[in-house]
Amino acid sequence: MLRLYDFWESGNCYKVRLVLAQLGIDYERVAVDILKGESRTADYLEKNPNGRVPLLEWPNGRTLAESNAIIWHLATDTPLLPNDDWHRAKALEWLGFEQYSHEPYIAVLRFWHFAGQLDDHRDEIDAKTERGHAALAVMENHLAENAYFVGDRYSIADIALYAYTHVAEEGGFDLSRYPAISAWLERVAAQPDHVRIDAGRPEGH
Ligand SMILES: N[C@@H](CCC(=O)N[C@@H](CS)C(=O)NCC(=O)O)C(=O)O
Repeated sequence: MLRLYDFWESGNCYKVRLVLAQLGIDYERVAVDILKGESRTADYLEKNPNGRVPLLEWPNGRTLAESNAIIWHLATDTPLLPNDDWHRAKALEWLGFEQYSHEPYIAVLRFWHFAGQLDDHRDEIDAKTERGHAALAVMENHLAENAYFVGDRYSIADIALYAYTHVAEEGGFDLSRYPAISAWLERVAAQPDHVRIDAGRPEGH
């Protein structure tokens, strides 16, 4: 069985949990508490020298890191990833946007809130907030004309962007300013076999 090294609050991990759920793939979840440094132990670094979750491990010992690489691999030859070269390139375009122009602002601000680290980063908050809004504006403009990010179908590009956008308010972003994003969030949450970010999470964990 596949083994997912996972942290509940992480949107990057949630992307993988969501794809596994929507593809009906069973897996064993291994909790890695990044706040306690568990992704930086010698044993974990042997699996992922980059010291981060998510990490997916196959029964033969093969491992894959980087959330978007993992969901791409899982989605290949499924309805979650287009078959034609153009739409696959467009999916990659949005995955790159998510990692470079969205996640470093929207996810990081949420993490600082949640980990109680805002005071350590006071002088960075305004710039991060501005760049996060710039990413949301790009999404809003696209979604004002399109139901999904690639072609006219739900795909891993939507999943990758949903993961941190739907919890952006936890990082101080007011999503009511973005009606097209808000409508898309509802479309994504209405997909078959959708699971919430806290699905399966025991009380108190
Ligand atoms: N680009 C990576 C980012 C992974 C990442 O930053 N993971 C965070 C949690 S969201 C982590 O493991 N942090 C723990 C650490 O850096 O020690 C991905 O998409 O998987």
